[in-house]
Amino acid sequence: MEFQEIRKKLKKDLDKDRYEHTMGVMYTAGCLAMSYGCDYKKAMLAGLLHDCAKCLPTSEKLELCQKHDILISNIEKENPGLLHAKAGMVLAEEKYKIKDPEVLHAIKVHTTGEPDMNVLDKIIYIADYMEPNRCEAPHLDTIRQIAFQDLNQCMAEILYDTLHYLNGRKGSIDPATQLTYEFYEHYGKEQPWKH
Ligand code: DGI
Ligand code: FE
Ligand code: FE
Repeated sequence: MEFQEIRKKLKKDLDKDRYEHTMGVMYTAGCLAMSYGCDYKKAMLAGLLHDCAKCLPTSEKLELCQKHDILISNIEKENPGLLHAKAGMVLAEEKYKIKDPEVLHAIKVHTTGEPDMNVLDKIIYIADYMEPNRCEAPHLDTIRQIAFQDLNQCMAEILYDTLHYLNGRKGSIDPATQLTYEFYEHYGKEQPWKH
């Protein structure tokens, strides 16, 4: 399927705000890829599709995963906001005919991360957090600068803030998020907000 065709289909699958966010992630991922000398077209494709399952009802996300024997943890069942990552991987393959395992993997891990991610995984995770339409997370100016300097440090700073946000909201923390933080934590630097 051509890039433009995927884009057209996605516009119908997503609501307006989600489509705007998707465009932001697509271009931000493309820029990060250029800056780190990796395949910017692949990064744009993964960015374009990362939230492709976001607007499906929970039941359909669960069905997609079950149909493809993707294991869903209790945490994912209790926090359906997490489900669109694995469901998105399945939908990207099934509906959008994506075969590239690197693109599919980046979609799969874009919400929680996982320890020892590859460059494309990190670019999508970071682009998702910092694209220009995002405005609610703290320290975005600093995180946007670090993104173009050091992907591993950027992962550490984003995961630090994400865990603090989740702790504050008493949301259950997926072990994948915790393990990812522990993997990247030592790349983080002293910041005025860390005490
Ligand atoms: O889909 P997006 O909104 O663009 O972004 P995303 O896929 O990164 O999802 C963001 C949400 O996921 C955000 O509200 C934090 C949440 N999240 C990340 N890790 C965890 C988590 N939520 C829970 N409950 N547990 C986690 O470990
Ligand atoms: Fe997402
Ligand atoms: Fe997203």
